[in-house]
Amino acid sequence: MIDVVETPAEPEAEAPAEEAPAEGAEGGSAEAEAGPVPPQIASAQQLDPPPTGDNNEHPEAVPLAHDGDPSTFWYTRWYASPDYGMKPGVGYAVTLAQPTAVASVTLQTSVNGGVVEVRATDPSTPTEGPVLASGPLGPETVLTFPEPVEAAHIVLWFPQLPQDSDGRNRVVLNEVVLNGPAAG
Ligand SMILES: [Ca+2]
Ligand SMILES: [Ca+2]
Repeated sequence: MIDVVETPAEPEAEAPAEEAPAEGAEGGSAEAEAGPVPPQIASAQQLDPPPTGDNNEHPEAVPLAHDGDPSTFWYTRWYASPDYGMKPGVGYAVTLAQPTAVASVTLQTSVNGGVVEVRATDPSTPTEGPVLASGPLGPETVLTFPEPVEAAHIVLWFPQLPQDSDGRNRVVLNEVVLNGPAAG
């Protein structure tokens, strides 16, 4: 009979491990290969700047747009006109835990229409600097920048209000998510 198959031709060939064991993981190499830090929201604020605004767009609800719970939300007062009439807009600003590359913003909301403008500007100057992305709001709105920006703040400015499920002109934000550059 032929028993060649059972004969280990070169048993020693299995011995050397080509991939190094995990002993080196304690060094800095593992951290360096973890990739870029994802954008992390540290805090947020509502923007209703005087003199035309009164700094009052449900400030108590501000944290609810970045609490990780899609069922909770920040919302503005409602307005008779989608163009406000008495002021240029209201906004919602987030401050990052540290300046981080941001490539796009995802908004989860129950409102539709209107216009949101995204800038990487300071919350005290919500309409200064280039508009990185803009568009109407929908259930899941993804606003992608032409290229990633290193941002300390991201400001959402609403020059035109969307409509809620009752047809009222107001902004509702269930979740604001900042996305880093796509891996790879
Ligand atoms: Ca107000
Ligand atoms: Ca929420």
